[in-house]
Amino acid sequence: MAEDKDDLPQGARAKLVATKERWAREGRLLTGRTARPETERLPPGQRRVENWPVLDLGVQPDVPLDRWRLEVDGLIEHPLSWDWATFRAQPGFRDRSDIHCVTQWSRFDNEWEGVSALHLLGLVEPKPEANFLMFTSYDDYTTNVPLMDFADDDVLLAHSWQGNSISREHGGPVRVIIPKLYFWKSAKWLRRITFIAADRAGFWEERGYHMRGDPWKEERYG
Ligand SMILES: Nc1nc2c(c(=O)[nH]1)N[C@H]1C(S)=C(S)[C@@H](COP(=O)(O)O)O[C@H]1N2
Ligand SMILES: [Mo]
Repeated sequence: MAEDKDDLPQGARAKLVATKERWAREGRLLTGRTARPETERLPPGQRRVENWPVLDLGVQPDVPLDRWRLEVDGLIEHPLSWDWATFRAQPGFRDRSDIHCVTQWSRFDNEWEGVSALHLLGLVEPKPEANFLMFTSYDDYTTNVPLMDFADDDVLLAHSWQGNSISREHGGPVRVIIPKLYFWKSAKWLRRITFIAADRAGFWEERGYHMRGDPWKEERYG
């Protein structure tokens, strides 16, 4: 399913991961400031960019729509497995929001379209024990978020950006968008959402990045 034609050489990928792990150890990029979203649009230590950088582990899986599936499982009343037609038959949701990446770039006014997190939560009905989610992607990337951060009215499973399908390099067919957390929490090439009781670290969280990742509190590392 996931074809790795654009795979970085193993050495290059290892070097990228090692660099970001070192930043986490050294607390690089921390300003020690805090900012309030109500008065400042740019979180501390961020700078605004007009382009949209691509960041991943060097693997950009190619997932044809006829083989795409989204599995939702774990501590929920109604597990589901959606094919593309079922995903696209859900009520549509649009929202405009800003991106804040932990590598210090922010991109304002991204127009996303997809299926809202609140709609999904209404269908699957998390059990009372569910407190966190783990996203798993077609490149085997994982990232964890608190359920309360997912259950927000600006969170979605996005298939479009600025009116067009999200490109493969940016995580199409479907990626997560959680505007209020650093962008590494917004899993590209989404394959599975698992509801869990106790928090577990995903790929970057195991390598020194924060379990929550709120840009306004500068929760880069932790
Ligand atoms: N599946 C997957 N999702 C991922 C990543 C990844 O490597 N694999 N990288 C994360 C990181 S660190 C960032 S900053 C954003 C980058 O998204 P972009 O390439 O669309 O800018 O995706 C996040 N989601
Ligand atoms: Mo990132």
